[in-house]
Amino acid sequence: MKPYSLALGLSMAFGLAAGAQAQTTTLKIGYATSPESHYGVGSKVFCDEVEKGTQGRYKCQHFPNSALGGEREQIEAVQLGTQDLVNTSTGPVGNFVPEVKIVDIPFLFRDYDHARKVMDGPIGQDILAKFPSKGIVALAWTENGFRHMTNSKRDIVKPEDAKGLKMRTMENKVHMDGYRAFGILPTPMAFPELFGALQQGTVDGQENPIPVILAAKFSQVQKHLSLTGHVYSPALLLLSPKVWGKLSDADKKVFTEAARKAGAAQRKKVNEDEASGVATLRSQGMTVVENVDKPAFQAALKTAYEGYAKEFGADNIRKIQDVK
Ligand code: EAX
Repeated sequence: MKPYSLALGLSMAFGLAAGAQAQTTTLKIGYATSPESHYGVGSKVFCDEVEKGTQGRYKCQHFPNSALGGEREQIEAVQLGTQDLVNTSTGPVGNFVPEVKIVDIPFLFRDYDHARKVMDGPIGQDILAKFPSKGIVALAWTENGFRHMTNSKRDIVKPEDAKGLKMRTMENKVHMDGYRAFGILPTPMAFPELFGALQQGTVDGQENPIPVILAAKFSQVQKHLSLTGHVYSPALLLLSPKVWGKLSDADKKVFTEAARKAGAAQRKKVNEDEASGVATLRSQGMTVVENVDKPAFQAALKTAYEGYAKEFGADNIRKIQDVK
């Protein structure tokens, strides 16, 4: 081999190596809570699987703890393509994709098995298919959990106990309509503002799943926890269409499968937090009401459900309730 061809061969090899390196795309992923929380666990599984499945062509940079803003802002950024991914509750999602709102109805799901079955079945998968026409790609359902009420004033056993309490809610009309029927004064607010609002007493309470109450350290600013489980809070792994449009069919499969695994891991972490979280919150000084009068809360929703039936169709609500 002549010296110049060796040199050419080497520079081609280096050129290729440098080229391969330049092709690594770093995706920005954001979520509301810490890396150790359910959102962090699910997001990490997604990113690890994507990195592995694309041989390192794609990897993530994580922005936990609402570092990229509230969930509404992050969804907007994903739609615009200035953020690549968000692992978000459905809280503000119905404002972008109205078909999502039906799963935000209070007391719609009996338990975790029921909720997960609906999300993984045809109803949930049909909802995911509605996103692209709104400029968002929904890769999979993840999970936030059943929401419970906390407040600084008193134990809540029945709706009368919640009456008159000023409670932060998500920016979600379906929730707010239901909570008004409980007698609560709903105050919509982005999650990053919530801890301060509770600390300063701008609101008396809030409602969130155990994994969020733990991760956000609400026991530092809230005395009373009631296991109302008044609504299931689904979550979603959303991707910017700008990224999706550049993926090969094989990479699309990798992303979708990674998101499915992320959803499973996130649910597993929710299960773990549910199993140990109440004891943890008690040890942090919260009083916990376990025997909530759920039938009374459900009964309070009678008129709100008439509104839901009008908006979403009684049949569609029944279809979800009938999933066994
Ligand atoms: O998604 O805004 C909320 O209360 C959400 O449950 C929380 O940010 C996690």
